[in-house]
Amino acid sequence: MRVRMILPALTEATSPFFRPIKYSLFPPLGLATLAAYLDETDEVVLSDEHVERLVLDDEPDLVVIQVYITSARRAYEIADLYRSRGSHVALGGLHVTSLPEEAAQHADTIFLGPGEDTWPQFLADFRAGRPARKYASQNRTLFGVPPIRRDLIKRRLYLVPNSIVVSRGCPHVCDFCYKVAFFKGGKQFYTQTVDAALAEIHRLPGRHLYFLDDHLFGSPPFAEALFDGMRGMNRVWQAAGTVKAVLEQPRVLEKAVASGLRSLFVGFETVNSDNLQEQRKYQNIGRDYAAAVSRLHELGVMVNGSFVFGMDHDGPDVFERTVEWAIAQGIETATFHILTPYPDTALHGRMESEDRLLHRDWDLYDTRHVVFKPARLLPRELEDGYWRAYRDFYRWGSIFRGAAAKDDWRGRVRHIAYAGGWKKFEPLWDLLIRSKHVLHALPVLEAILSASGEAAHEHEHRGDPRLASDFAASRSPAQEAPHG
Ligand code: B12
Ligand code: SF4
Repeated sequence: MRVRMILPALTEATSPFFRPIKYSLFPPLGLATLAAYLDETDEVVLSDEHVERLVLDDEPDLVVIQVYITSARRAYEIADLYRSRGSHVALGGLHVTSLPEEAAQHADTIFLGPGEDTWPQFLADFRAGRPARKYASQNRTLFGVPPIRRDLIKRRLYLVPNSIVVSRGCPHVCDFCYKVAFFKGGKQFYTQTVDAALAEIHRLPGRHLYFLDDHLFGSPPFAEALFDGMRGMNRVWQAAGTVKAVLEQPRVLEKAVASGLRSLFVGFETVNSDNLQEQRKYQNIGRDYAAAVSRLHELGVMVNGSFVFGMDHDGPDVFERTVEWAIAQGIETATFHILTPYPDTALHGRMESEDRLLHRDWDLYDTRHVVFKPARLLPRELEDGYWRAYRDFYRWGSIFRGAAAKDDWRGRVRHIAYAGGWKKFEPLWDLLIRSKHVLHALPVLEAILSASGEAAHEHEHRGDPRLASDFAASRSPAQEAPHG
């Protein structure tokens, strides 16, 4: 059987003029996961439009397309093209799950939710000549999932080819998040077995890993066992976590650092606590955000703070307040978003019932455009403030101020190198992307991340008793020598 798998891109990612580095970070893990269920005899081609020009002149038996909200229009265009040639087109992913009726108009088969149970079922039905129109995931488990087909991924086109997910979903229920809608009808959070996760890590070459799990720390026993297993592997890694996990699971965090955690994406979302109540982000309410940041910095972990603008309690001062807070904490990198009500989320339902949605142009549901009427801001103010926040946070003056919040020179240099590298050298990234050499920049990233480990060790040698005990308790023999 000839199979074509495609991750279509949103327009910005294919621009002939300029491509932000974020589109060349991660390979299409979801499709490579599904490819693992194909037979050895199947001919499969996997294409990611974020990093390569799509050539669509083939006539496969089966076309598999992953649909995100911002790439839905492009995905449907490609689907229609292949259907007109007689290929069987299967559509799945987040947007298909949110709006199945819309997607069904462009597909022979649609899939709702994660694919580990429905996809093998479909393949059996398809080979038997009786594929159904719709499959909805119910049986949620990662037990026995075959190894991801990483051989189909063109590693040199990505800065972070070693992205990995060892769980699905998240134990929390924030109103604006895609997660509740995507995982409805079954478990909302589940993990691989620790052994399977470690085996996947073993298969990844090099040192650097990026865990794309929504909440890697969501199950403390699983996380602890995973980090124990990773000790001595000489990895440096990045991941996403919550303020709650940082403050309330000190043992897990220390084990994470001992196994190579060097940078954490933290969903602060808002510095305005009334907003947290409104968005049901209960796990952040009343938490001391500053304490979480300084704890991570003490451990040598850099922080990528995520913030959302446009919640109902946000007024015109929210942008400056947020940026000032982040700089004062010495947060290394920040990701800002405009609140976006994705279809089928609780937030979307509320906005619709209050008649506040401005349109349904999915291309603009990219967290950079205002698609609803904000309560205390004009849409223009919200969009301008969002862009201003990026500019203000990534000014050299702000980067130096953020660096000054660090208590040693090494931390300051690392802050400048990391924050400056992401935002100030976009033209250089563009050059690397175009010359298809983006992977060459990975050693630089590894070096900066490794340096943070050294910084934490230095603290230890200077006699900070708390850190000394953290590391003594959790360090493996392979980590006795400073990382380099
Ligand atoms: C990595 C990532 C990116 C990367 C790369 C994406 C990639 N290569 O896949 C980058 C940085 C480019 C990116 C960019 C953006 N992203 Co993004 N990203 C993610 C992230 C963190 C992980 C995706 C991942 O690899 N998951 C792991 C794999 C195993 O799961 P999966 O891809 O979902 O695949 C499974 C199922 O979906 C299903 N499936 C998928 N397709 C199909 C097809 C068939 C036929 C079948 C049977 C099953 C199936 O089966 C797979 C196995 O279970 C997710 C959050 C998340 N947890 O999903 C956000 C997420 C997908 N991103 C999101 C957004 C909004 C964006 C941006 C618009 C953000 C921005 N402002 O820049 C852009 C543009 C996206 C675009 N291209 O259109 C939203 C999407 C919302 C939506 N409803 O579509 C998410 C969910 C984040 C969030 N919490 O809101 N993103
Ligand atoms: S904690 Fe993050 S991933 Fe979990 S539901 Fe909230 S926004 Fe979504």
